[in-house]
Amino acid sequence: MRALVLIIVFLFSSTIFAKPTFEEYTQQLKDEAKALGYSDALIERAFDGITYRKRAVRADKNQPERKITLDDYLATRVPDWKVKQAIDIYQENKELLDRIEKHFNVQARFIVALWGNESNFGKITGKFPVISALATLAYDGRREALFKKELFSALQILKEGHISPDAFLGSWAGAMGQSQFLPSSFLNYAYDFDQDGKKDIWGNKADVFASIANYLKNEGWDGSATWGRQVRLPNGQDGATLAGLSKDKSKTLQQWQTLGFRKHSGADLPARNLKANLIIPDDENGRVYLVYNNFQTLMRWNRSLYFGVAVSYLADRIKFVRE
Ligand SMILES: [Ca+2]
Repeated sequence: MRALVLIIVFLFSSTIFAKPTFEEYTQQLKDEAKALGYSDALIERAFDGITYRKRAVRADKNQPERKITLDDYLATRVPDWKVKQAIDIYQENKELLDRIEKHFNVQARFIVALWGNESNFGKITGKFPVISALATLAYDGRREALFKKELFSALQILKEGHISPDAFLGSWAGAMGQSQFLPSSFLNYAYDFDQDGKKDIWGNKADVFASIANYLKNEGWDGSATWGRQVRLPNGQDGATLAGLSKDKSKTLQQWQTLGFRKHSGADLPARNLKANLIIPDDENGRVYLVYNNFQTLMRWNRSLYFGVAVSYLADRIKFVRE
């Protein structure tokens, strides 16, 4: 009797809790899209040819732990050839970049640096169909709510007609175009600078640069300030004291100066009444920085300190050559 009950319970629960197939799951997504008000025609076009992308799940599961040092990361992400390329590209697009810098009050060197770090200046934008990648990652289930939200944002992009379904491509994680925006960021920040009715972050440079600038501006960028600087520590600072100082968000440059912090060159810090936070990406033996509000904006773009430093470093290399 007891065995029979167990068998019945087992059969019952496996019908209720069995994971749907990808096809069944896709149908559920379509039903939800319809309930959200998307038309049958749009849904059919968007989901046409959808496939389960094993590589997206593999990539998502295998994101490398941070094992390399910041020095190694910078050497890989911002080698000298990339700096040279950034400067050349800046010059080639100077007229357009100047207009966008003025329009958004965001320095163009940061736009170029983000563009270079995200897609190697538009050359690497990803070949995954966005709908398939996001549906696969939602189905995989570890961050279902997040990827479903991105999937419905992706439908909205198609509905608005910014890109055709067959050219709707991105990274395995759904980061799209030359600025590598997730669909939700696209809806918030993509910008039609050439005013042709399409926010084209895949193929139109004016839209790409303006979308990057629009993101920064809306996330608090101050065009009259920079991001921060690499600093030299006072003599004899130990790791524990520094870790404590890095949690203090209230100090101004003057106060850091009084504590003995200096520019990396050894010169005095700028005599400005500006709040600055200490960041220590590796430890006290590695590179250490005092950063301003604009760096927090870069952290909203990507939470990795290494990423923020790489973008800032490239932006500075562009600046020093320009001047
Ligand atoms: Ca456009």
